[in-house]
Amino acid sequence: MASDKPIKKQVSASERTICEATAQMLEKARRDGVLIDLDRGYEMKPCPIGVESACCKHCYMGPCRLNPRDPYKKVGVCGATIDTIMARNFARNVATGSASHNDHGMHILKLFKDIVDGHVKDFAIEDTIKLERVAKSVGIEVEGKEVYEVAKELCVELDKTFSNVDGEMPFTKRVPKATLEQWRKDGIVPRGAMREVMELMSRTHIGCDQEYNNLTKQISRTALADGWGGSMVATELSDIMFGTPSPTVAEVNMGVLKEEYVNIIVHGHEPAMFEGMLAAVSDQFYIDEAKARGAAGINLVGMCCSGAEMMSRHGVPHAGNFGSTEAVIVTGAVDAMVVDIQCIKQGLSSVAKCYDTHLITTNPRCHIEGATHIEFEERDPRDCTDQILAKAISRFGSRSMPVEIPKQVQKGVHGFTHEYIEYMLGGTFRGSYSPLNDNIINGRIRGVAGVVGCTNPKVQQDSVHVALVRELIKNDVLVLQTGCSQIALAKAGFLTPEAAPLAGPGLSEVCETVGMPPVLGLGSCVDNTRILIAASAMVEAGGLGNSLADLPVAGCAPEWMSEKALAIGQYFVASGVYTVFGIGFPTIKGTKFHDLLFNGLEQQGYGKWGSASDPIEIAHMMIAHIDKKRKELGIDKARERTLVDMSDRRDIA
Ligand code: NFS
Repeated sequence: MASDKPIKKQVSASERTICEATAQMLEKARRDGVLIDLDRGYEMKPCPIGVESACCKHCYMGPCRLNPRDPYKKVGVCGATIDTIMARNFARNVATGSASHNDHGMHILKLFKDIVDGHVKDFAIEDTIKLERVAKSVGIEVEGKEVYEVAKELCVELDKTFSNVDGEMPFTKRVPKATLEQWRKDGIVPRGAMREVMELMSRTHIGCDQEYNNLTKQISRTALADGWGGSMVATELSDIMFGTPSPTVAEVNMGVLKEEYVNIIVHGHEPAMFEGMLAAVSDQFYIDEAKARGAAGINLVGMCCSGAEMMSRHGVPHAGNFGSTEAVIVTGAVDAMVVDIQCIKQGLSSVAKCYDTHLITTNPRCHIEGATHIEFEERDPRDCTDQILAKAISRFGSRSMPVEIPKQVQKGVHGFTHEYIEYMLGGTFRGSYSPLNDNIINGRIRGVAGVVGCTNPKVQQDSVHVALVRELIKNDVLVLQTGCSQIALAKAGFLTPEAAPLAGPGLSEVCETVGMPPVLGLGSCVDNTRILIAASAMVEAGGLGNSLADLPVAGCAPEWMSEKALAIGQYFVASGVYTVFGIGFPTIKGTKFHDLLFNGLEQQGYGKWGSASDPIEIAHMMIAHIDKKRKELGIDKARERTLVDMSDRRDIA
């Protein structure tokens, strides 16, 4: 059964993860002689030059390696300095991350067009109110028009997100005026995503852009083409087609698997295939088939980002985040794992083989050696989903190995959106961000933090996410979450109104009054754009400055690993947000490029990067920034008064 050579030195499973279910499966994998990512990550010793981005392989005169300890001592064969090399490497990371999200967004738009043109019958326009809202936000007149007329115009408009060669992307109309003016002044308003990614790649070729300040402008432009472009298109159109989420109770962790059911996990990023599976599993024919093979029924659960999206929209149970996708197969209970694109580890293939699980790829852009490919086609979703169901049911009927499912399962409230936050605070008729701003101005809420992103086997899974968020809410910082970070906190029980007492006195008072958790889950990684829209609404509501950079907010991806995370971080920074990354950062301290990202951009009126590995240190870096912004806004005194009031009140009680 062994999938690889066992590792030489092992640390205890609980040192690799704070998720007890994942630790239990890691122990089982070791007993079974199967090597999974959490141990592979421990064994891998990263290249000390690569980890600081001090090498260049953009041409074949090298690869050139510079000395990270003395980065200005040497240059590449072409004469490239360390600043050029790091900036070009960072640029290519951001280009890849932005390309991934834009590719996803383009496919969502294609599906929307196919629905509007009548080529796809199995999906429809679900949320017409959101359709009108989004159309209006990009300047489309909706009065007196039919739904499909508006939708058609929206297709034409949003297509520019990707295909524009000039002009400004449609969703930049949503950017606060002062922020947009700064982008215009610096020439970084994104035009079309394909143009931005192409230009950035071209400028990183040997002998092209060799001035790190100039290159950083195009890095920002390409990242903005992600956040205000492809990712925003993906979120908004997914809401229109599949329904805008609203708070819903859902279960998280491996205990959502059921031994007596046919278990199918869907893991990836594009919601269409998952929506297709959701429709297919309620087909009585397959339920009867499953029962005929001795199962109690079919159990469909999600993982990672499309899992987070389906949990938010439909309350579909979620089995775990990126760090648990191999471990969950070790249960032996997964009859099929169905994947589409992004964050799908190739290692799943060998682990699935060890446990006789069907690993099924469904997207033409992502095949995996050793997996079965059954292509999903939106025009005929049942062709793919029926084959998957048949395979999963047949595997259940011939399960040959013992099943061990961890017991852990945690209920939480998911599915917050920009629209719901507005409604929750302002009511149906006067939906508004003013109550949120008022609570920030009076100091009950100190500020807002976005905590997002991956897990990374370089650190104990989930530990940095959970400790960081605990510290933030304790200090009255309202936390917005997406993706794998949201799942980490959901497993730890923070996404329920009952978690309010974990917050500081001001935040817990607001949570108790409104009946909301101190940690709001917004969905998948592309749904980080919900944070951009919420932040823009805060600026518009007034009292917290004119640009996004004025807000008392901060962001963090404490256990990041992907290039998409870097693109997200850079679009937050370029939008005006202080963004801290855990784990490490691919630049060398003391270099000019590092200083530009970590200081210079803020001096130019943008946000800036920060980096630290200790969660408490990260929390206090974010809080210090929030306090700095409060001071600049002149609302620092209000908070001091509020807190005195609160403790006075407790003394009286
Ligand atoms: Ni986003 Fe990281 Fe992947 Fe989602 Fe999870 S790993 S950058 S959170 S699943 S995209």
